[in-house]
Amino acid sequence: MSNVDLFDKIPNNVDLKGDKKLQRALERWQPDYLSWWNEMGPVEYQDKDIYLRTAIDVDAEGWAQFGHVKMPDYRWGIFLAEPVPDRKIPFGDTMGQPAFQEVPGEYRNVLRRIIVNQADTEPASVEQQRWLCKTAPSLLDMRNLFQVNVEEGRHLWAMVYLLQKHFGKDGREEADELLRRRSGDADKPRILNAFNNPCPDWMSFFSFTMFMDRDGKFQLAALAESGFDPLSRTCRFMLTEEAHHLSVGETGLQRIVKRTAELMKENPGKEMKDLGAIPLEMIQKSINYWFTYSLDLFGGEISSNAADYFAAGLKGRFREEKKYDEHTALDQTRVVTTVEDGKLVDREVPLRTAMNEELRDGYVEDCERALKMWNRELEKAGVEQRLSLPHRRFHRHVGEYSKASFDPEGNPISADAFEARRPEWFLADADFEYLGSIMEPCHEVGKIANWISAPVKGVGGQPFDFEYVKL
Ligand code: BYC
Ligand code: FE
Ligand code: FE
Repeated sequence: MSNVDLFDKIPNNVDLKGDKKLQRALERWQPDYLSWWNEMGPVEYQDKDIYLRTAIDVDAEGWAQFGHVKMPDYRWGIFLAEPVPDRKIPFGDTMGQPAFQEVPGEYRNVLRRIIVNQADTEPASVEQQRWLCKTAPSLLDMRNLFQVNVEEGRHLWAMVYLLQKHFGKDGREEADELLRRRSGDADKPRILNAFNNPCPDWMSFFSFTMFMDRDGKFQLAALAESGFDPLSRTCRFMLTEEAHHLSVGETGLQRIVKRTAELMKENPGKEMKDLGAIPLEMIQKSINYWFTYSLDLFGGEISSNAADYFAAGLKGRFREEKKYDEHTALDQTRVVTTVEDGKLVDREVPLRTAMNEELRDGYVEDCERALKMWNRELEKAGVEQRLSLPHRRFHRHVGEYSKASFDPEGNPISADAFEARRPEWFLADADFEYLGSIMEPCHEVGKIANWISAPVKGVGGQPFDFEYVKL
C-alpha cells in the first residue's frame, strides 16, 4: 500500500499535507475546476447516481473502487505510480544520469509546453462529449461515457499538479488558462486541432475513444519514458485508466459493425437505413475522419521539436526501454516521404527528427489490429465488404502531407478533386441528420438501442442489466 491520503480535500499519494503552499494553490484551483465541470461537463444527469470507478491507490491490484456517485461529488485525486528506485534517464544525450526530480532550468520551457499540450486535451474531450448523454444507447454506455469524462477530468488534475508543483507562477497561470480555453471556440480554442472538432453522435464518440484516446495512449507511453521522473510516474498511472477508454471505443465500433452485419445477413438486399441501422459506408466515413485527425496529433513527420525532446531525455519512443537496444538514436536515419512542389520525394533524415513518425508507426499498427477484429464480425456474418484504414497521407492538416491532397490510397490528387470527392469519404450533413434520427435514447435497464448490439459483458463486476445510472 502506498502513501495514500483519501480523506484530504484532494485525495492524493504525493503527501500534499507536507507542502502547504502547493496544497493551498491546488485548493484554490479546485473550485474553479468544479465551476468548469458544471459549466462544460455533461449537460444532464449531474444530479444522478452513476456507477463509477474511482482511483484510490496505485497498486496493480485494487487501485480502483466502484460505486454509485454523483459526478460533481467525484473524488478527483492526484496519483503517481510508485517510484522506481535509482531510476536513470533512459535515452538521449544525458542517458544513464539520475532521472530529474526537479525541472532542469534549460528544459523548463519545452517541458512546460509538453505538459500543457497534454493537459489541454483532457478538458477539451469532456467539452466535445458533453451532449452525448442525451442520446445514450443504453445505461451501460451512458455510464461508460461518464467514466471516460470524469477520468479525463482526473487527467487534467494530474497535469495541473505537475504545473503547480514544478513551474511556480507560470504553472499556476497555465492551470488557470486550461479552464479558460474552450473546444471549438473561435477566440480561445483548445491547442491541438482535433480537439476543436464536434463529436455530435455516438458513432463519433466511439471513433473518438478508439482513435483519439489511442493517440493519448501512445503520447502518454512516450512521456512515461521521460527522464523527468514526476512526469513519468504520472503518465504511468494515467495509462492504467486509459485502457478502459480505448476499450470503450474499440468494442463500441465493433458492436456497431456486428449489428449492421447481422441485419445485412438477415435482410439481403435491404437498405440498412430502412432498418434504422448504420450502413457500413457510414462507419467507414467515421473511421476516415477520426483516424486521420488522430494522425495529426503526432505532429510533423520531420520535427526539430521532437528531436530536442528526445535529446533532452524528456520524451522517448513507445516502450523505449523495453523495445529498443540503442537509446541515443544518434548516427541513424530514417526515410521519410516528403512533399516537394506537389511531388512525393523520399528523404533520408536524422532519426531523432523523425520521432513523431516512429511513434505514429506503433499507433497505426495498433489501429490495424482493431480493424481486423471488426472485419472478423463481417466475415462471421458472411458479409463481403471490409472496413479499412485510409493511407496516412490522406486528409492531413498537420505535417508534410498537409501541403498537398491525397486520396485514401495515398495518391496525390488536386485540391479540387479532393473537394469533389469529399462526400464519398466523409459524413455529410444528411448523414448526420440520419444518425441523429436513429439515436433515440434508450434508458431502460438491460435494453439496447436498435443500431448497436449489446456489449458481451457489464462493467465493475455487474451484468449488462444493472442500474448503472439511477434515473
Ligand atoms: N494541432 O514540431 P511539430 C490525449 C504545432 S491525446 C495543432 O511537428 P511537435 C487525449 C506544434 O505545436 C495526447 N498544432 O510538432 C485523447 C508546433 O507549433 P510551433 C495529447 C499542432 O511539437 C483523447 C508546430 O505545429 N498529448 O491525451 O513535435 C481524450 C510544429 O510542430 C499539432 C500530447 O500531445 C496539432 N495536431 O509535436 C483525452 C503529448 N501538431 O512550435 C485526452 C504532448 C503540431 O510552430 N505533446 N502542432 O508553435 C507533444 O509531445 C507535442 O507537442 C505534439 C506535437 C506531439 C503534440
Ligand atoms: Fe486522458
Ligand atoms: Fe482517455
